[in-house]
Amino acid sequence: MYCSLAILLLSAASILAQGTYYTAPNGTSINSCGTSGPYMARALMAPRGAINSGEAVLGNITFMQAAAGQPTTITGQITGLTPNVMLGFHVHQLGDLSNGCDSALEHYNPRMKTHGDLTNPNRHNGDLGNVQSDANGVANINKQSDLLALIGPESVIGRTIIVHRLMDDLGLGGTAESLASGSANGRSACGIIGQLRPT
Ligand SMILES: [Cu+2]
Repeated sequence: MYCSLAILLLSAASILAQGTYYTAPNGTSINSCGTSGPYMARALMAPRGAINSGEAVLGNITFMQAAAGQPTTITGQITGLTPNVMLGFHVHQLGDLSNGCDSALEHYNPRMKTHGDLTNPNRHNGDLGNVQSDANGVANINKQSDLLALIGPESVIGRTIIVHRLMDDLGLGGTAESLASGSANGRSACGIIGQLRPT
């Protein structure tokens, strides 16, 4: 309650001073009073490409970070996948889907690391390994990453989560492409990670 009051007063003061609302970058103003979480976000994934591939891959992914500095859990489901396969799953750099999933560019990698598995400390912030589809082409996701943040300078809010057409080789393929992308190839579906109302 005190937080809400403080934000209200700050907004009112800002209006009086500048005639505009105060807006923090990256949508963090909702939680600008201290660092208390949890911070929540969601991405609704769909095929987006310059050429319609005919895929019907859909995903609903929820992100939750209890507090700044804590790991983020990534849960949800992707449907319409090829049955019984592993497929690369990452957060990519931009929230730009103007040319489909491709315009999200490469993996989100603010620390300039090489690509690796979710268990490898030497990996991109956006590296989340693979998802596993079942016999019905459904992947149920429950992952956790200590390099994936919803608050702070390395926040993934406004960036894009992607499921690929091939397995991520986790940087072990012995090629430059493997160390950059896991050679997971094309992009089946993607969605922009949007901030949710704090719970
Ligand atoms: Cu990717």
